Amino acid sequence: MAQSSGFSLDESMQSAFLENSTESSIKKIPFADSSLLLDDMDALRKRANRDGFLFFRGFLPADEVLAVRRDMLCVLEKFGWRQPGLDSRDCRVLLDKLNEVPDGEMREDIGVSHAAYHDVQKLESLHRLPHHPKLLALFRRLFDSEILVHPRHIARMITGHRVMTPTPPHQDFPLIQGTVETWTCWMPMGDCPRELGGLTFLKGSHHNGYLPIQNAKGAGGLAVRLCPWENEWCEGDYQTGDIVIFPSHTVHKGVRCLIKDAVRLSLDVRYQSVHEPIEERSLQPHCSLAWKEIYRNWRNQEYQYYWRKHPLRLVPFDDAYHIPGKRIC
Ligand SMILES: O=C(O)CCC(=O)C(=O)O
Ligand SMILES: [Fe+2]
Repeated sequence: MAQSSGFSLDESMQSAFLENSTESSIKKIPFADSSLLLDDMDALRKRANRDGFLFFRGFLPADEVLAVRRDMLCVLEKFGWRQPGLDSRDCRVLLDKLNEVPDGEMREDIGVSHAAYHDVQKLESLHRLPHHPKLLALFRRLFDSEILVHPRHIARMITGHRVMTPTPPHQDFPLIQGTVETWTCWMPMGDCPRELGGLTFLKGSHHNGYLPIQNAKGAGGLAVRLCPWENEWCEGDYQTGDIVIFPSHTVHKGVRCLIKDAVRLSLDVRYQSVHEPIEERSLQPHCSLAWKEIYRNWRNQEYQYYWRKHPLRLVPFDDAYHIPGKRIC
């Protein structure tokens, strides 16, 4: 195919173009739970080095995750996209109402409008959960260093609005930059069985280093083109409290949600050593609000501007990683 940009392709053509393997040749590998290795850092590192990610079943307390879920769902309710009074485990949204949001007002990387995303970014609970002591301890041991939690949390509310496309296969490094040793923790905010979408990981893909990018539809706006033999995707039915962690060269993508009137809620949170460089935008909110506006109604100051106590090594964003390139298979 001569095309180098994915923008003119529809969703199924885009995925066929990027993935370069037929549906029948794709191998779906169930997640292995790494919880039993938590006391053995060498074994954890070995598995992370083999697979490019680590999955932990029930890592976070369910009640703390569900509190964030409830807050996110309240925003959907406030905007009239969810029937009031539904149980917070219920993921149904009013798709017709949501589709009344004009395309230009949508955040295609998130799933709702800019205005709703502002309200979600103001949630104190959402900014507190990434500092859970279990997460901090895990990353401290993994990096063998004092760590920095990036404050720029991404809160996905993936819906069936007509502009939405599942997150294409990509590496995080071109988006986050700073250091390759920035790891993402992806956490569903509630149960997320495969039919609701979720994240899936290309086994061992971090060993390839930086891969040339293509412009693409879906969160992040860029993708990597895969070779036909890159077909081992690790996936699972996530339960409340599960997490997956992965370094920034691991290729991952969103599974398409099969339930049209559902919302898939999740957070992308990044962690790194305080001694590694960080790209300046990682310290900015993931929307056009200033931190001051985000913090306005918080009850606690502990997680406000907390990164300023570290003498961080800031590096500028490098556009070169966003120049589309050809991948030779
Ligand atoms: O949730 C998604 O669809 C995308 C998440 C992602 O790419 C990430 O956490 O880096
Ligand atoms: Fe990503």
